[in-house]
Amino acid sequence: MSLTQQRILATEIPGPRSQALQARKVASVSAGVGTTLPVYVEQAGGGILRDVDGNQLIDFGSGIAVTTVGNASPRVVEAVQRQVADFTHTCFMVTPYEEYVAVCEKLAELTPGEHEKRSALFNSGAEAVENAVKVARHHTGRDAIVVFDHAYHGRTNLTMALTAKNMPYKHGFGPFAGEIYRSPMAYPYRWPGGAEACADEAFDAFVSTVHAQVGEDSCAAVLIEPIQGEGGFIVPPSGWLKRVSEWCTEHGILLIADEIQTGFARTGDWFACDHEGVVPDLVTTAKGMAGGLPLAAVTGRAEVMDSVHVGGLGGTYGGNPVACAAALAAIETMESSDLRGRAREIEAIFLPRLRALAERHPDRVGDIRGRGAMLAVELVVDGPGRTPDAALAGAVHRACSSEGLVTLTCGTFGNVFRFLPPLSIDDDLLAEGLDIFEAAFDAAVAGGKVE
Ligand code: PLZ
Repeated sequence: MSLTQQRILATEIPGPRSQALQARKVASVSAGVGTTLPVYVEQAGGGILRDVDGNQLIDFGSGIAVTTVGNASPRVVEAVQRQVADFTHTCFMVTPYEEYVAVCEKLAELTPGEHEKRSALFNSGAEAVENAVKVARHHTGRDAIVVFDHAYHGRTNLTMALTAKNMPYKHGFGPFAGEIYRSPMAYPYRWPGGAEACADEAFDAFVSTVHAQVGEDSCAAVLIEPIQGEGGFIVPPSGWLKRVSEWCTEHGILLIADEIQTGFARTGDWFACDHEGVVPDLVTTAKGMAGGLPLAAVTGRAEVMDSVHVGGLGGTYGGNPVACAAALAAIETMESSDLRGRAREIEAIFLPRLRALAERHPDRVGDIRGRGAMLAVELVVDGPGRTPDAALAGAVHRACSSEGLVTLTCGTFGNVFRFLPPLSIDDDLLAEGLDIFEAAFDAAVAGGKVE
């Protein structure tokens, strides 16, 4: 089924059918499961989401950085259809199958570093992070895990403890897992001593956190998103992560890179660590890897991953054959269509327009940052102090939604507007989406309404 790559506003957003479905949702789905934009999707592909009312929306969110190859990407559809007809499940721990092994081979090839690697597959990002922590603790015989301010690693009990932000992720859900320590993040825009001092001072703060609060010998691993996702698309200064990595190696501390949001072509390379020349001991992946099917992985040094006793890692569905077939097809698509190159092109299309916006609104656009097709603007209140402006982000978001552009915000303070388009989106839709965003921004700043 083909989907025209065209924005269509057939009704108000959300339309009557979506509204009826939303009423059913409220009556049947836990209120704890929120909805960013209650349009109910019927078909999606390229850069378009079509809803049940016949509206076609431009997608600048990719289902939170998942549909990197696009929705219903042809190779993925074909591979899934073939696999689902062959067999849907055996449990890899019971009777294995080639697709799981092939995904692990691909992970060994693509993740940073030329060393020998092993992987284990899971269902969600949080599950991968949990397992990376298990492996790190088991291998080192140490307990402590160091994470950073603004970090996001998931919503399970251990990963809530690793995640920084209270509302909505942690509030009232404790008590949380122990032996988690938090260091300041190298966040240039908000570093107290200024962006110039950020790399050195944040490195010193990190070393001091581990030394003073944990003790190097008690620290199993440092867990970090090389570019933070939910926390605000925070890009540490170039070279900082490398220093952290080298310091960890000196002290026998494992570096776990959480590449769940940044991985698989999103930032213009296979992994965000690649831009920094950093080779982590363990890498967690999920999201973009499998074209929308649930699949996650921990990949790491063979001696670390193989230190676990037989049967120590697993789960009923981890590395499900349909999800693995999807991943192999998605990765093949990334390779054959050069989606890393496409992510860099998308960056080149976005950045000049975001810079022009910042020039028009120097008092409201505090920072522009990101890499590849993972870009953001941080919004602030007019005046001194870089006060976060979540209300402006919300207003722009609502105006974009009613014009048929699906967008996402993020950030500890809710004031970061982020862009995560599928890499299958065409240039016309990108330009049209940016037109809508800019008009919404101009209107929201002017306090007016978007026509
Ligand atoms: N690590 C870096 O970005 C998921 C969360 C959305 P799961 N980010 C989107 C939400 O509000 O729940 C994420 C991530 C990083 C881990 C995770 C967790 O991945 O597949 O959602 O468990």
